[in-house]
Amino acid sequence: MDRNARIYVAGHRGLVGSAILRKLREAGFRNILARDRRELDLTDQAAVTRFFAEARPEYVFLAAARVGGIRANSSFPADFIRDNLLIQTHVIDASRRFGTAKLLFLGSSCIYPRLAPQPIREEYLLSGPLEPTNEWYAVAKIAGIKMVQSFRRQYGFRGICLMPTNLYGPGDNFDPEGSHVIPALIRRFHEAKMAGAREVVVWGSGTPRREFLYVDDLADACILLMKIYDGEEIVNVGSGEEVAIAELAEAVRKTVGFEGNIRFDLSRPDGTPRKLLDSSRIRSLGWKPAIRLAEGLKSTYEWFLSQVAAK
Ligand code: GFB
Repeated sequence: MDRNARIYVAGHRGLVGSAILRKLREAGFRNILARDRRELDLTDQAAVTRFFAEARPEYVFLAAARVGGIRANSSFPADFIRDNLLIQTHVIDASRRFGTAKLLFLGSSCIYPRLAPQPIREEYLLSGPLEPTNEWYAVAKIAGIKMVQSFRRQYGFRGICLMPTNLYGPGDNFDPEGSHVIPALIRRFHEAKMAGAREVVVWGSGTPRREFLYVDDLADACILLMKIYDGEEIVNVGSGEEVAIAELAEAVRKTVGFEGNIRFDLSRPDGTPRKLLDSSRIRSLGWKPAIRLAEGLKSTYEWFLSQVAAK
């Protein structure tokens, strides 16, 4: 990728896309294409075709997706499978037809079987049943992986697939019901602190374990793979830092400075018990995470205060 290459970041307003855009700009890439949803609806095939025919991006980071936490996934299964299948099919197909040199597709750690051995290696894909709370999203992402791999085999298309672990950071969605656990808890603890409340509710039993990665570290991995990796195998990207949800809640409580108690709401789903990626493949390519959870939570809370709470 030279500094003048035409690079399209699909999903540049989202958590991942905005981090990739920031990192590309910092690294001096000058010719970055981005379109927001009003300018280009990626579920509209004709619109995607027109955009690619005109803009002819040389590199595509496919970070556009319908995403959400455990509740959004299980409440809107049709939206999750439909929108993701449409977005990825249109973008991957147009990239191939209009001569994109390389495309990076972002999947998710929920593509792996619910009870996969831990840490989860890339080979475990399609070796067992999925977690029911997000199987619709997972099936769409698995279809995206298979589409990229089949295009590589049949057309020699240079598509690669990266599977991030649970992500968080500046630019996240802080919707109280629809978001992932970190932004949801940051908002809930913050609002409880402001209201002088005595307790905060955390969903589920607190025992599920999750691995969290700060989104800037993920963006570095995306750019590295785009530059140096060109294989069919998918590549896991995780921090190796795994915590129980109860420990995470305690860490968010401290970060926000809430002094009350935590109550676990057992009527809410736990989801998959554990989801720790084996990231040795990306580590052997020279990537490692730079931001630990405590530091990442602090900067995410600062971003929340300046961008969300301030409005
Ligand atoms: O972040 P989260 O929704 O992602 O939930 P998943 C992680 C854990 O945090 C679950 C618990 O055990 C939740 O029950 N949790 C506690 C909460 N309090 C809350 C809260 O207020 N909000 C949320 N959202 N969770 C998603 C998938 O699953 O992971 C997506 O649904 C995607 O498909 C994403 O793959 C990475 O790890 O359970």
